Amino acid sequence: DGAYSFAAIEAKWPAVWDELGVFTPKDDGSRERRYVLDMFPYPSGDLHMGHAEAFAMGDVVARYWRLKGYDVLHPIGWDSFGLPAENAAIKRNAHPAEWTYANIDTQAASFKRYGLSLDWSRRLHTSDPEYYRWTQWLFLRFYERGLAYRKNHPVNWCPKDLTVLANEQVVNGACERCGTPVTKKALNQWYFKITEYADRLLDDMDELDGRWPERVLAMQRNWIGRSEGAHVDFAIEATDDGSRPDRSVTVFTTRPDTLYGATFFVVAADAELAAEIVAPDQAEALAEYQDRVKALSEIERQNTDREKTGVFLGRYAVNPLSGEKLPVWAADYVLADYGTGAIMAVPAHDQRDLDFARAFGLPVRAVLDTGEEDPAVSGVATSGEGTIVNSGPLDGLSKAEGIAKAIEIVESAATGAGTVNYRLRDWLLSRQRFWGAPIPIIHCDVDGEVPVPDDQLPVRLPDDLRGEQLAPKGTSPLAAAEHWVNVTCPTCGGPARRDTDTMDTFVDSSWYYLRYLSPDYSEGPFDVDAAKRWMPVAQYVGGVEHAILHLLYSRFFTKVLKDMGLIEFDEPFAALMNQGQVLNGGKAMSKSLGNGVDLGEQLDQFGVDAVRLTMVFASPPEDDVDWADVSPSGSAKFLARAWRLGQDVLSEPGADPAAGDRALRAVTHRTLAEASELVEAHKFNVVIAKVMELVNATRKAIDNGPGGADPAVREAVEVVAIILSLVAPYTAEDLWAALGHEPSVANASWPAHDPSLLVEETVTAVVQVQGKVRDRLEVDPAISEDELRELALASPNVTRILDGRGIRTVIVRAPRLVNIVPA
Ligand code: ANZ
Repeated sequence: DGAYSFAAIEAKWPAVWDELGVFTPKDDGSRERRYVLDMFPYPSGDLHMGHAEAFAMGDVVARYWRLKGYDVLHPIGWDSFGLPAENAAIKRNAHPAEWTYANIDTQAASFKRYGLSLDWSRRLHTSDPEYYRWTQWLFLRFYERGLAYRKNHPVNWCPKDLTVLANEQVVNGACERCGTPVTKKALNQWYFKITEYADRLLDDMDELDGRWPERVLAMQRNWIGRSEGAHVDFAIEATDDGSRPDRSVTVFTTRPDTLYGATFFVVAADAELAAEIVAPDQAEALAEYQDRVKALSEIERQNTDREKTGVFLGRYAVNPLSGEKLPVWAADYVLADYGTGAIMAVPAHDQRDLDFARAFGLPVRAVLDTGEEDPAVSGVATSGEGTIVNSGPLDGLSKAEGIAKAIEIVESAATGAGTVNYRLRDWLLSRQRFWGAPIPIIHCDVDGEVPVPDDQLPVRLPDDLRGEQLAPKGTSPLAAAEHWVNVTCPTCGGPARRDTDTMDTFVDSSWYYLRYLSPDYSEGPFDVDAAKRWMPVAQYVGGVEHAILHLLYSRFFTKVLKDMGLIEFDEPFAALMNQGQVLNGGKAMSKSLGNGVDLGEQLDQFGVDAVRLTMVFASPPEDDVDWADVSPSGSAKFLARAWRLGQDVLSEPGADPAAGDRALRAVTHRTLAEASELVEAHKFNVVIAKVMELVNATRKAIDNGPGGADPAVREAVEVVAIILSLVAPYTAEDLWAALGHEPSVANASWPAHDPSLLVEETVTAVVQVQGKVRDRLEVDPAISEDELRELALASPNVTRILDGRGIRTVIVRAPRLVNIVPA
């Protein structure tokens, strides 16, 4: 009673929800199950506006499905390993766990305040030994299947963070985290063989079409980067002095139809191959060139506008089709780790090759007539469709025919084969950092790599390292923890050492959605029966920044788990929604711009419900929200207005609405019907607009209509409470209670709308005689033309005016108009 106070209702309801366990699924098979998942947070500081938006969106879906009668699982946990905790610990001479778990507590309190319909009983943290025990267990299963292996390889290295980065963590040649240009370093590293799953990762995306955002699917397809083409072997002739014998080098090409247009041959300057094949008199020039290339950052190297550079290696490659001799060059525009690291250069039809040919005066020969200007003259390579020319047996063929024919020729001559090449690389998962799951492998001089036996898991992190001891040194800080490192070999009992690397945190997050299903399960990473009941996730919600990494890795894990026989589905996330960003003044919030908005302050000032409603009302979920353009105070006013309706409902619970005001009922039922469709189409913002209209109509009915005692008013306010509960749980709960219902509104059912109320009962048909209105008839909106004509002609007004005259024509526009023209 009295005035609306968000503080009072925020204090009142959380304890009730907890006690009732409203958001814990029944999991008894009495209802159809649906799993709604928000990407779990990283515990850096308190929650921010971005969390507030993402979680508000996910909660709309979870709450809607609950009201629709589904058994909804909506869990929460933390992705709690990672660098920031370690950096904080180094700075404060503390252990990363202290910072991590303190932040988790802060965020948990904020989530609770935020009124999300989460099942807290399944809470997990990836840095808990009970969790990472199973991350390690999974690693070992991958290892047994040959899907985890170690190799010495030049890797991306961040010279500032002193850590290895996955390809995915290198953005425009710089460290994703700190922006430092990334260099290469040869290190012994652990990899997951994700490339073995490239085709499945690609093909299974078909089942996600229309259910995941188009651009996310495009990014994944692009990242996997499947290219069909051919491997073609070129013989490199021996040097005249015989110091280098002849040998064969294979290229990867997507355009074997252009083989006759190859005028030179290029190997990656930084590939070992270059040094292997260089003629002695060019070796020094190559070494100098390689030094210059090494000095470049990845950003500079990948810049396509950069002038082409390279060095002639003093050797010649023989074209297997034409027998032509092509000079062999080394250049940095050919990448060492793509394809075979060597190419046949076809300058007429590949712009990079053409730029190079022009820089070094190499010949350009067009072999596909596309009707465009000669590339040798225009400087623009042609890549369209056309007819093959200057190409012996391929002449006259189209591009596609030429590709097939060229492959046929090289295959029959055993100098090549059709092949598929992927951009995707194996997943480099080891990190030389402390705060992650230790890799459960022991290195023994006698037995080599020995997996830690399952019954010795988890391999716990030592808890006595502090501050500086955790600082990155290029090797893992764990290497210095002698008491931890030195163990006996599980196989021979002799002295051995633990692997000192930890796993990329993306390993932790690749399977957390399964752990939620049975968070205390101790027989395995998850209860396979629970996975059968709940998976796949019906709706996943999170930022587009995870479009590649996290989603690809989770999909890969799912496929491996399927191959292990633990699950029966191929894709973990049946539907994906990417929420937009929260901006301020049109720009992303940042410290340097000083445009940050503190979530806690917004909640203090306007209340949780007003902030949530503002987030959802601002735009469709996938669009950005500019906080400078929205009005949380307007939202608060609307909520108070909605809440006050509860005080003016004078009928008793259960009053039969059928006897109530039909006009208001029509608005209520239309709102219900539209809100359902809108939620399902993810147009949450429009749902808010609709409920605002319903609140206005109800207020009018109370003040200037049938009044608060009319049961149609009760019906309307109940619907307001139910729809509002999707975004404003406190206000909705209080309103529900004011209507005399037991908590919680989350346990209510989404009322079925009555379709007969959606049609207007009658419409007014105007009857004219010679253009003059002579009568108005209330008719069924579905009336037929014949019925309406008959009614109009039977009207006493009409017969009087006609006064016995005959009729020339009757124009009928059902259900609104009849025009009678007398004879
Ligand atoms: C001859 C040719 C003619 C090519 C032509 C293209 C057009 P995608 O589609 O991205 O897979 N290539 C192969 N390996 C390379 C490497 N390590 N570094 C740089 N470029 C490389 O690209 C495949 C094409 O990129 C291959 O087909 C090859 O050039 C080049 F008219 O071969 B092509």
